[in-house]
Amino acid sequence: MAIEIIPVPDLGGADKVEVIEICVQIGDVVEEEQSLVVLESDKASMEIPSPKAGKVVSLKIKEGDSLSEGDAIVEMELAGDDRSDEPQKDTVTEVSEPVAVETPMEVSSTSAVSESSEQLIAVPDLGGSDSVEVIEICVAVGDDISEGDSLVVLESDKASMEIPSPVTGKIIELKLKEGDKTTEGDALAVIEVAGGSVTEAPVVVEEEPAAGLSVEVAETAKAAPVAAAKVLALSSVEAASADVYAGPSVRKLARQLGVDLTKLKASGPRNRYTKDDVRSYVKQLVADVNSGKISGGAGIPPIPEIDFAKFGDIEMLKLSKIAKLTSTNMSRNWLNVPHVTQFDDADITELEVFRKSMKAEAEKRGVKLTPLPFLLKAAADAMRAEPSFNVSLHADGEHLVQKKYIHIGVAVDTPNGLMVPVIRDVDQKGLWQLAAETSEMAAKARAGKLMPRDMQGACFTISSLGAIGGNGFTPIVNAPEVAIMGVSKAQIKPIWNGSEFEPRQMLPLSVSYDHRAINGAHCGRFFTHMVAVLGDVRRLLL
Ligand code: CAO
Repeated sequence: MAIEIIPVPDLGGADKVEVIEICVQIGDVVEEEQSLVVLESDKASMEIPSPKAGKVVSLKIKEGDSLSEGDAIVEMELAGDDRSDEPQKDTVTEVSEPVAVETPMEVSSTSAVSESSEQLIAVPDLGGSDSVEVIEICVAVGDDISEGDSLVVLESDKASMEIPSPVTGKIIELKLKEGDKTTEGDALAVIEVAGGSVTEAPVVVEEEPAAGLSVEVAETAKAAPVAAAKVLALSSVEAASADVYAGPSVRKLARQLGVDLTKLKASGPRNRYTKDDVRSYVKQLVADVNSGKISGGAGIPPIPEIDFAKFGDIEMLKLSKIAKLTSTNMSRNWLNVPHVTQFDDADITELEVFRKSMKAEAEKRGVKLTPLPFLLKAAADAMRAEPSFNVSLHADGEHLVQKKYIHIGVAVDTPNGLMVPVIRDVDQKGLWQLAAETSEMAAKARAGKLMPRDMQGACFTISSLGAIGGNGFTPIVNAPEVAIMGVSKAQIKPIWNGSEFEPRQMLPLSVSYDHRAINGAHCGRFFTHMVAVLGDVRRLLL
């Protein structure tokens, strides 16, 4: 059996082309024309077919190698070769010669069209394809282009091909339009060549192998045009992976952005992928990550998309801007902040007696005195006592920002979604003022009239579901704040007073905190202080 080295054929002028896929393994029995390797330049991906049938004895390349015409690809034991007693030859040097001679992409000295610097560019050798459709025009009249820039994309039923410009210059005229059928030699474009020198238009020619070559050399040289033709057809081209139909520039873009083409839908003719498919896919991914629909890079698998219509009637409701923003912020905070939630009940029996006793006066003042202003006041007092609740983590990871002001956000349920207006300097305001400001802010929030400033600068947030119900919940910290208080529904409960059960009005509270900034002891002190204040509001005077 003769052993022969199969070299890289003419690459249409490309040099140092990367091996992106090796299609065979040692021991594989390969048919003539079966792909050995996929190479990819910045302009084209090319499947290199075997010029002969045989068995792969050794691989001379690995993925990532850069290959040029004549480099060895594989060593092959040729099928049906009866010259087994001939000595094995290293044919690399021998075969590289004729392949270099056989230059299907070479530009001939023909077809200059004018005496000026304008040059007619013709459709090159299409590797045997005829009447190939123009599916994309990559340039416009007036465009400055460089040698190698794609002019058009053609598509046969086997391959798509980007046709590169052989010269640098300016597009004067386009001779083809999308949908045209074209063949080798057809006029493609007129280009004013940079520098103004008159050169000749490119026409693909094939030369016969040089005479006087050895048998293997001559055989390889005969095979080379086939290989080169296929390279040309794919030179631009078709799919490294059989299932994906995309041109080289699309593949390159996909590779640069780390996109697996098999994961997206192709919108081009005959399911061909376009650059827009890749861009839309990336845009959508970024939008999904930003909206929290999928987690970015945290390795958390996304929630699968379900077609709920399979199970019954559904209706699609558009999310408001605020709802989308809330969703993003909640995901961000939930994923970034290590939360701990502590629970306690405040005995607000006396507070409620006092609050109700002030009802008439509140009405006179035109305000509604709910438990909320008391909660604001108690929280501000507890933050003064436990300043670790009034910090934010600095972005440098080296500092805490200790705040000297006390602004508290109040979560408000609105028809558009959750909004958190901020009551400023809570520690410096009285209950009446706090009652007036919270109802004013809540009204503004519900009317959609809050200004951005109204929602900025909070040190802590209170989320009260007391008017609605529930025994307790775990609110999510509104970073960069480090803590939030959840207020549930006050109820009369039997409390043991040391000698008997006494009916007391108990307010269930929960405090979630960022455990990077606050530890359990801090929270314990904060909570105890607040519960004590709510138990006896005279403490606010101390
Ligand atoms: N326990 C029992 N009753 C309570 C209570 C509690 N913890 N808190 C309030 N109430 C009572 C009030 O006293 C009032 O009763 P009266 O009219 O008899 O006095 C009634 O419930 C209604 O109060 P309110 O809702 O008008 O006023 P508020 O000051 O308690 O709350 C606001 C204002 C803006 C916080 C509230 O309207 C709101 O929007 N709450 C929802 C907040 C929210 O959605 N949080 C969840 C965020 S996370 O998803």
